[in-house]
Amino acid sequence: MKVVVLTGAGISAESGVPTFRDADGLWEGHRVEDVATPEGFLADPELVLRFYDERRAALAHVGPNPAHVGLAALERVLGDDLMLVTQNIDDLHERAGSHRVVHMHGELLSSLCVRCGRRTPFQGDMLGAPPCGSCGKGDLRPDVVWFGEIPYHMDEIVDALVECDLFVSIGTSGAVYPAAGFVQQARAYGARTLELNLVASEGTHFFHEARHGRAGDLVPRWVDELVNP
Ligand code: BV8
Ligand code: ZN
Repeated sequence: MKVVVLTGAGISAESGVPTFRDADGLWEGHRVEDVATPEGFLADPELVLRFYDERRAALAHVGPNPAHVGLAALERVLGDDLMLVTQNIDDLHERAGSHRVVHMHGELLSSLCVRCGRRTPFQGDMLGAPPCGSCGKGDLRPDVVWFGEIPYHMDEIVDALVECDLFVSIGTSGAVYPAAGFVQQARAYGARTLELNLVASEGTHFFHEARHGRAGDLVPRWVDELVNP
């Protein structure tokens, strides 16, 4: 059984990581277009670097919750038959024990050189950091996919959506594309589709089945059901 799981900010909510929508469009006091777009970065690089520095620093104060742990357990059972795609830029899936995590919107703990494009693991504050260690000249930017930019690993993801028997969306509002369109692609190729979310998402009607509640409760129960039918 080939499974594709897509996670969003809702899976990290019980870990204490704020979601986008719960902030009523204001993200930690900022308008998304001011901090999560190339134009916003160009207009005020310091504001944007500080915004991501704060979120990177916050990682030290949060930990994985039972939903992340459940998906790591599922990977141990399914191995390569599971593709875990996340829209999240935190490292909670990895800290829960997941080894293969496809970060389609990039990662807080990675830097991208604006000049040579080199991506490098990064810790600490990027504001005031030295230039790229590879080309020695370019400034570093957060290695995250902003609005208007192309998500990472799209070919690999679409291949998995074509092949999968089951597509499960966990903790995402279904508001941002192309991730929000994955359920339709999987369904078109014959997969069963399941939504696990606190409330009905914007795309809930695309799913064969939807269960609403906290990921920390729903995910371990769903994994158990799948592994011990
Ligand atoms: C692209 C990284 C071309 C940065 C992010 C007009 C119409 C349609 C589309 C567009 C349009 N105009 C522009 C577009 C495209 C645009 C888009 O979709 N805009 C939207 C706003 C309309 N998309 C893009 O620009 C993307 N690029 O399209 O390139 C392309 C297309 C295809 C192929 C190649 C190229 C790039 C978008 C990426 C932006 N970057 N993040 C950072 O993190 O700082 S987006 C960010 O918001 C997240 O990564 C995530 O993807 C997105 C939505 O967040 P969610 O994860 O869903 O979180 P949210 O808060 O919204 O929802 C949380 C859910 O959890 C809620 O439903 C809640 O009920 C639930 N929940 C809460 N607590 C719990 C819970 N569930 C369970 N348990 C709980 N305890
Ligand atoms: Zn460089």
